[in-house]
Amino acid sequence: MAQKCMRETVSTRFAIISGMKHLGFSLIALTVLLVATALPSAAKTVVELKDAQGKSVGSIIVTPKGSGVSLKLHLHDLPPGEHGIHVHQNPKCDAPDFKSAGPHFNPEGKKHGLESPEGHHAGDMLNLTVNPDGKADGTLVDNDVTLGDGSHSLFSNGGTAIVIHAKADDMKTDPSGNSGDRIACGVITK
Ligand SMILES: [Cu+2]
Ligand SMILES: [Zn+2]
Repeated sequence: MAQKCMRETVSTRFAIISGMKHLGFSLIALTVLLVATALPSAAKTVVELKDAQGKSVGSIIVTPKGSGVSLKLHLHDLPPGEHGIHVHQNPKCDAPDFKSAGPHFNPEGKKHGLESPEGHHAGDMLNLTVNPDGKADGTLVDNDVTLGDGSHSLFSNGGTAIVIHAKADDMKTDPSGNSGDRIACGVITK
């Protein structure tokens, strides 16, 4: 009886130790898998933009920066001058008016404009400057959106869109800064 009991204890202990080894290996494998799958999507997102005629006007590369994102512009064939540019709430860019993109991305229910005392939308950014040759190669930042999870993610609700407008954003008039027609659009999805 005593012997049987001892044997059971030993074999139970062995089972626990070998189980722990398996668990340790599984955790390492799981970590490697998670890092490998998480990195490419977190590193950057390329947004292709088209004008009202469906012609490409280039791309914007979105990367994490601090608690927000940076947007590197590689744009062409746009009207020279200052243009409003925002993140809009729907991942839909139906030409020619791009109304399908919906209003500005606004997870906190605020008013429009970086200079508004009741603002601003998470999707609000400074104006984009297009050079006389129709190109724009600057960088914009948006400190209120992320490429991660949660309500401020550019991927929330299936994605968002970047919209460029005909006129400059005055940074205070609700709901879109008097920036006029939507002249180019690109969806942001995973
Ligand atoms: Cu807009
Ligand atoms: Zn806005």
